[in-house]
Amino acid sequence: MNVHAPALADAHLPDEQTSAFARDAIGDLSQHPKRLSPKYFYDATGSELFEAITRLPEYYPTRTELGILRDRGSEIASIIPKGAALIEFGAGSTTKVRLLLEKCAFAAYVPVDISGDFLHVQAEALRRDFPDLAVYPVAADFTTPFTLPAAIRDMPKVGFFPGSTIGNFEPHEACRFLRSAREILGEAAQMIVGADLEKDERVLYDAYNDAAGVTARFNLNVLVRINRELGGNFDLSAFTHRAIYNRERHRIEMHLISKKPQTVRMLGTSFSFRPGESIHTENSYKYSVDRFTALARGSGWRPRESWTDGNRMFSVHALVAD
Ligand code: AVI
Repeated sequence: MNVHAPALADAHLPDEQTSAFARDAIGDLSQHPKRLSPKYFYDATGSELFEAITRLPEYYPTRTELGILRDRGSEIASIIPKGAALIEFGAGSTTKVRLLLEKCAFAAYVPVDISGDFLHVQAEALRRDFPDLAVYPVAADFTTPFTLPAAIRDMPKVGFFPGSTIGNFEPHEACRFLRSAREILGEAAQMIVGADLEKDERVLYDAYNDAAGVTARFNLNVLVRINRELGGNFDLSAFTHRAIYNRERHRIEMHLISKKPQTVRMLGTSFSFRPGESIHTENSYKYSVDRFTALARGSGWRPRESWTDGNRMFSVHALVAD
């Protein structure tokens, strides 16, 4: 029996996504140590805060990846078959995909994202700016199998997964995702993936502890979301943002730290916190080029090219289905 069902039934007509959020949040906050999934950062406010993060002076990944895509555009274009379909896993800002669409002769673009409304707004803008491009948005969770539009069945397929979002997966999840993408895209497909690189720890630390406190607001926003969507009573002033680099596990960890002993309620369930106790909210894995290509090899892909910026801050990989 689902022990949380009565509490959920009391809430205002939960849709499927809210029910999943409730189940995950209650399950994850009941763990030791407590945790919350980073996928719940991205409501409208969280997405805006993330866009603001990408413009911070300390947050180098977005502008560095854009630089690589811009500088290596012709090389990337040279390995893309004419008339191919570009399938983007997750669809945020269109800045990166626009660079590829300008340089390469794609016939179709398929953005795949759970947020259908957002997808359709982005799709309209791209249709306006690239009148010869067929745009087929797919509203789906890209981490699980989904079906590609029939219209691109006979086109060569190129997957696109920029932004080092792969770093937010645990290594076994990253492997599962790459295998699933390989299945979905099929024989002879290619894939372009952005992965953040290991580097000086101070640079990594600063990127997730910006002076303006935007990352802290982004992290705390998951509690705002629990309060609003799940009727929680988190006192935001009683939690503080912490991001640290875990060298052994090659990852930035984000936490929300309880400043005092406290009890929080959500959907009829109480969660007690000790002073200093953490909710682990995100991991952001950093790869070396070799560790990333080994991951790709173990997940059904053959690395074809790896590009980095001059300071070796970020990497973009072209993979071919094996
Ligand atoms: C989306 N993702 C790649 C970002 C990252 O760097 O791991 C999310 C983020 N978390 C804090 N700042 C940015």
